[in-house]
Amino acid sequence: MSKTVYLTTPLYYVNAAPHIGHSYTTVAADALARYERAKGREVFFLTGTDEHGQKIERAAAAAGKTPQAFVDEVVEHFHRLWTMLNISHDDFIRTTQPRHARIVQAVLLRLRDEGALTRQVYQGWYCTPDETFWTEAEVVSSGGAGGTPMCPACQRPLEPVQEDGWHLPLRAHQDWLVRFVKAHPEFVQPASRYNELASLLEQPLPEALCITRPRKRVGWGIPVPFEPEHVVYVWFDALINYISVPGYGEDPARFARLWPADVHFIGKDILRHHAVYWPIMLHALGLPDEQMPVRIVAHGWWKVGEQKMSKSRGNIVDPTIVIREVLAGQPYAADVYRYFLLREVPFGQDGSFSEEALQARLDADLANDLGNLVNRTCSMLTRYCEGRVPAGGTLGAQEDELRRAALELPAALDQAMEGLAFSAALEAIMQLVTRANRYIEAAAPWKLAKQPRDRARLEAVLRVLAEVLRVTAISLEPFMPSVAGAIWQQLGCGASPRRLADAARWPVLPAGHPIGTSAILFPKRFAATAGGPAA
Ligand code: ME8
Repeated sequence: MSKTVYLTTPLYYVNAAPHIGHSYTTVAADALARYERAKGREVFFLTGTDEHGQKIERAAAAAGKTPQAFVDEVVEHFHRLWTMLNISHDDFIRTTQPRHARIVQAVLLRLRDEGALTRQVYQGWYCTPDETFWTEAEVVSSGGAGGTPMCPACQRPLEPVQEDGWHLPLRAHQDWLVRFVKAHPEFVQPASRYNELASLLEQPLPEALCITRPRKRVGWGIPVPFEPEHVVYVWFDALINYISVPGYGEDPARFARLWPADVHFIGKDILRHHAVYWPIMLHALGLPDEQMPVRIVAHGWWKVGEQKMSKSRGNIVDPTIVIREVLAGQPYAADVYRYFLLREVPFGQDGSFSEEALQARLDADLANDLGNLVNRTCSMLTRYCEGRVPAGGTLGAQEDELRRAALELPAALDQAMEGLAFSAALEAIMQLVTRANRYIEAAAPWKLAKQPRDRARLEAVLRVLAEVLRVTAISLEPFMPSVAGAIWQQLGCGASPRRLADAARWPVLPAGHPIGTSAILFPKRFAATAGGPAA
């Protein structure tokens, strides 16, 4: 049996409800999962939540709840958001589930039994918001010598820790990792992040990573099976999800089908954990190079204006508010939001969220371009051809040009998706849409409809437009699944699948094919309050 395409998102902390940043990673992973499925491949798309550790323990205490009650409550925000955003994950792992904890414990036992761990005292610094250890040499100081030690990643104050615990050697694996990374230039993407990893590996790594924490400091974690007074360090616990769900050590057939991961989607903040700790953990477990994750894709950061989103600044963008309130009245609000996230910023770069930018994309790309094309095409088919796709006859030069542009789209889409260039993929689709709209203007079917002698040309024009809509709907499926479905319905294609292979075929719609009922996809703003539908 061929290997399943295995895609993952980070497991998000359940200390608070998800924001736009979390939704970005998940929407991107979902677009790739849907694209792979539309290509006819078997996909396993995993997301979930990271539920242990000090940060969550403290958030639960602040809320006056037990950690378990707290995480059970917060995880619901993630479930609801993924439903709202039409995320097509195949599984949702919570690190508090026994199916995960059991494998984390088995991994620890195995590493300890094989002598791969050391027991020693850790002395250094800890960033609780990032749940990350830092050595003395790595910390930065606020305001020169004698200043507060700060986290080099998030610039928040660190806490000193001195703990006796189990460690995973890092430096002992460094030569192997350097060789592996050099031999696999696709291991980390985009190239800027690969270079970041390469330069990180030019310095000696810390001797070892502390992977257990004493219960007296952190009570909320998976118990270390051979050390009752310790729990597992939250990152060591969470990273294992990527192999615990495929059944590492328990279900060899399933593991062989799923592992290695084809893409770990992450944000650039957690590159070190995924591109240093994680491969070293797998290497320590004895996994060969061929079983390392294929690609780790670290995207950029969403800001609000020029500012980082943070609770203290009070500028966290809540996707549910964007969808329900900012995009109120849009029947496909979740798809508008998905489109904005993936189209606005080239994957890998930082982006800035604003309601104005969202509205501008909605107005220009979706309402004026895509919505207009669908609406004009379907209403002209209804008006001039009794709601049936005409045979079309011989195509003129302009029709043939548009047909060729449509037939070039699948290759452009493949190329963009291979490089995870979601915004380039959407740009290619929208270029076809813009071109089709220009073609409508030039062909002016409403004029052709007035002259019986222009009937053949009118039918050729509408035939070509119907096929362009078909190709557009199929191509939009990974990004805007509900809109793709709506165009499909309006075209009268009903429940038949949208397969990318069919985007490269032409013509497909049989002559006389009845189209469905037309409806506005992206109503203009204020249409409801302006006393009637917008013109
Ligand atoms: O790091 N812009 O969880 P987390 C873009 N539990 N993406 C953002 C973002 C922003 N402003 N803010 C967050 C953890 N993200 C660990 C992961 S994995 C085994 C354990 C996204 O809740 C981005 O994907 O802090 C980032 O890497 C992730 O959320 C961090 O989520």
